[in-house]
Amino acid sequence: MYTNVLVFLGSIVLANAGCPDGFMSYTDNCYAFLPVKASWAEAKTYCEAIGAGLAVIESRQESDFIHGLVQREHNAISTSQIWIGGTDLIEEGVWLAPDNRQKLTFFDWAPKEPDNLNGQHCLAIFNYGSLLWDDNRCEVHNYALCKMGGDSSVGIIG
Ligand SMILES: [Ca+2]
Ligand SMILES: [Ca+2]
Repeated sequence: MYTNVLVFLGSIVLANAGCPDGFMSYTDNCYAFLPVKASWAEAKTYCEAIGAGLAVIESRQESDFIHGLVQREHNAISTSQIWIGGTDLIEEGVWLAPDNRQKLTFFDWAPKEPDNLNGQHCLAIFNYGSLLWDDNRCEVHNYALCKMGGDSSVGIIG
Protein backbone atom coordinates (compact mmCIF):
# COMPACT_ATOMS: atom_id res chain seq x y z
CA MET A 1 0.00 0.00 0.00
CA TYR A 2 2.77 2.40 0.98
CA THR A 3 4.48 1.78 -2.33
CA ASN A 4 1.23 2.50 -4.17
CA VAL A 5 0.93 5.83 -2.39
CA LEU A 6 4.46 6.75 -3.35
CA VAL A 7 3.80 5.80 -6.95
CA PHE A 8 0.62 7.85 -6.89
CA LEU A 9 2.39 10.92 -5.51
CA GLY A 10 5.14 10.46 -8.02
CA SER A 11 2.65 10.43 -10.85
CA ILE A 12 1.27 13.79 -9.68
CA VAL A 13 4.67 15.41 -9.33
CA LEU A 14 5.65 14.09 -12.71
CA ALA A 15 2.33 14.87 -14.40
CA ASN A 16 3.00 15.37 -18.07
CA ALA A 17 6.69 14.66 -17.55
CA GLY A 18 7.97 13.22 -20.77
CA CYS A 19 4.57 13.53 -22.42
CA PRO A 20 3.62 15.82 -25.31
CA ASP A 21 1.22 18.70 -24.70
CA GLY A 22 -2.31 17.49 -24.22
CA PHE A 23 -1.23 14.13 -22.80
CA MET A 24 -1.40 13.05 -19.15
CA SER A 25 1.35 10.86 -17.77
CA TYR A 26 0.86 7.73 -15.68
CA THR A 27 3.73 5.37 -14.93
CA ASP A 28 5.68 5.10 -18.17
CA ASN A 29 2.80 6.02 -20.44
CA CYS A 30 1.05 9.08 -21.80
CA TYR A 31 -2.71 9.34 -22.36
CA ALA A 32 -4.86 11.70 -24.38
CA PHE A 33 -8.65 11.92 -24.46
CA LEU A 34 -9.95 12.71 -27.94
CA PRO A 35 -13.36 14.44 -27.85
CA VAL A 36 -14.03 13.61 -31.48
CA LYS A 37 -16.78 11.15 -32.32
CA ALA A 38 -15.64 8.49 -34.73
CA SER A 39 -15.91 4.79 -35.48
CA TRP A 40 -13.46 2.50 -33.68
CA ALA A 41 -11.28 2.21 -36.78
CA GLU A 42 -11.29 5.97 -37.29
CA ALA A 43 -10.47 6.52 -33.62
CA LYS A 44 -7.52 4.14 -34.00
CA THR A 45 -6.32 6.19 -36.96
CA TYR A 46 -6.69 9.45 -35.03
CA CYS A 47 -4.58 8.07 -32.18
CA GLU A 48 -1.93 6.91 -34.64
CA ALA A 49 -1.90 10.36 -36.25
CA ILE A 50 -0.69 11.84 -32.95
CA GLY A 51 1.93 9.13 -32.51
CA ALA A 52 -0.08 6.98 -30.11
CA GLY A 53 -2.54 4.08 -30.28
CA LEU A 54 -5.98 3.34 -28.91
CA ALA A 55 -5.32 2.83 -25.20
CA VAL A 56 -4.85 -0.80 -24.18
CA ILE A 57 -5.62 -0.87 -20.45
CA GLU A 58 -3.61 -3.59 -18.80
CA SER A 59 -4.20 -3.54 -15.05
CA ARG A 60 -6.60 -2.61 -12.26
CA GLN A 61 -4.33 0.29 -11.29
CA GLU A 62 -4.28 1.62 -14.84
CA SER A 63 -8.06 1.25 -15.18
CA ASP A 64 -8.55 3.19 -11.93
CA PHE A 65 -6.31 5.97 -13.25
CA ILE A 66 -8.35 6.05 -16.46
CA HIS A 67 -11.58 6.33 -14.44
CA GLY A 68 -10.19 9.46 -12.79
CA LEU A 69 -9.06 10.92 -16.07
CA VAL A 70 -12.41 10.21 -17.71
CA GLN A 71 -14.39 11.65 -14.81
CA ARG A 72 -12.55 14.95 -15.26
CA GLU A 73 -13.94 14.97 -18.80
CA HIS A 74 -17.44 14.17 -17.59
CA ASN A 75 -19.24 16.89 -19.54
CA ALA A 76 -17.52 15.92 -22.74
CA ILE A 77 -18.32 12.23 -22.42
CA SER A 78 -21.88 12.40 -21.15
CA THR A 79 -23.25 11.65 -24.60
CA SER A 80 -20.68 9.18 -25.79
CA GLN A 81 -18.76 6.07 -24.89
CA ILE A 82 -14.99 6.11 -25.28
CA TRP A 83 -13.20 3.72 -27.59
CA ILE A 84 -10.19 1.91 -26.16
CA GLY A 85 -7.81 -0.66 -27.57
CA GLY A 86 -9.37 -4.08 -28.05
CA THR A 87 -11.34 -5.99 -30.66
CA ASP A 88 -12.74 -9.50 -31.06
CA LEU A 89 -13.49 -8.98 -34.74
CA ILE A 90 -11.25 -11.85 -35.85
CA GLU A 91 -12.49 -14.47 -33.39
CA GLU A 92 -15.59 -13.94 -31.31
CA GLY A 93 -14.74 -13.67 -27.62
CA VAL A 94 -10.98 -13.46 -28.17
CA TRP A 95 -9.94 -9.88 -27.49
CA LEU A 96 -6.79 -8.64 -29.17
CA ALA A 97 -4.81 -5.42 -28.86
CA PRO A 98 -5.27 -3.30 -31.99
CA ASP A 99 -1.63 -3.09 -33.01
CA ASN A 100 0.40 -6.10 -31.92
CA ARG A 101 -2.55 -8.54 -31.90
CA GLN A 102 -1.59 -9.75 -28.42
CA LYS A 103 -4.44 -11.24 -26.42
CA LEU A 104 -5.79 -8.92 -23.76
CA THR A 105 -5.41 -10.36 -20.26
CA PHE A 106 -7.10 -7.67 -18.15
CA PHE A 107 -10.78 -6.76 -18.48
CA ASP A 108 -13.04 -4.37 -16.60
CA TRP A 109 -16.43 -5.38 -18.02
CA ALA A 110 -19.69 -3.88 -16.89
CA PRO A 111 -22.25 -6.39 -15.58
CA LYS A 112 -23.68 -8.58 -18.40
CA GLU A 113 -20.97 -7.43 -20.82
CA PRO A 114 -19.60 -8.41 -23.22
CA ASP A 115 -22.93 -9.42 -24.76
CA ASN A 116 -22.00 -9.20 -28.46
CA LEU A 117 -25.50 -7.78 -29.04
CA ASN A 118 -26.20 -7.95 -32.78
CA GLY A 119 -22.46 -8.33 -33.38
CA GLN A 120 -20.34 -6.08 -31.18
CA HIS A 121 -16.61 -6.41 -31.67
CA CYS A 122 -14.98 -3.23 -30.41
CA LEU A 123 -14.06 -2.22 -26.88
CA ALA A 124 -15.42 0.89 -25.20
CA ILE A 125 -15.76 2.48 -21.78
CA PHE A 126 -19.38 3.20 -20.86
CA ASN A 127 -20.15 6.90 -20.65
CA TYR A 128 -22.13 6.70 -17.42
CA GLY A 129 -22.13 5.10 -14.02
CA SER A 130 -19.17 2.93 -13.25
CA LEU A 131 -17.17 3.61 -16.43
CA LEU A 132 -16.82 -0.13 -16.87
CA TRP A 133 -16.36 -1.74 -20.27
CA ASP A 134 -18.78 -2.61 -23.04
CA ASP A 135 -18.38 -4.33 -26.36
CA ASN A 136 -20.11 -2.16 -28.96
CA ARG A 137 -20.61 -2.12 -32.69
CA CYS A 138 -17.39 -0.87 -34.28
CA GLU A 139 -19.18 1.61 -36.54
CA VAL A 140 -20.78 3.50 -33.64
CA HIS A 141 -19.31 6.98 -33.27
CA ASN A 142 -17.63 7.42 -29.88
CA TYR A 143 -14.84 9.49 -28.38
CA ALA A 144 -11.45 7.89 -27.95
CA LEU A 145 -8.66 7.40 -25.46
CA CYS A 146 -5.14 7.27 -26.88
CA LYS A 147 -2.02 5.94 -25.16
CA MET A 148 1.64 6.35 -25.96
CA GLY A 149 4.60 4.63 -24.38
CA GLY A 150 6.39 7.46 -22.56
CA ASP A 151 9.76 5.74 -22.44
CA SER A 152 9.91 4.73 -26.08
CA SER A 153 9.52 7.00 -29.04
CA VAL A 154 6.42 5.81 -30.85
CA GLY A 155 6.86 7.38 -34.23
CA ILE A 156 4.27 7.76 -36.91
CA ILE A 157 4.81 4.91 -39.30
CA GLY A 158 5.49 5.95 -42.86
CA1 LIG B 1 -17.87 -9.66 -30.37
CA1 LIG C 1 -22.25 -4.82 -25.43
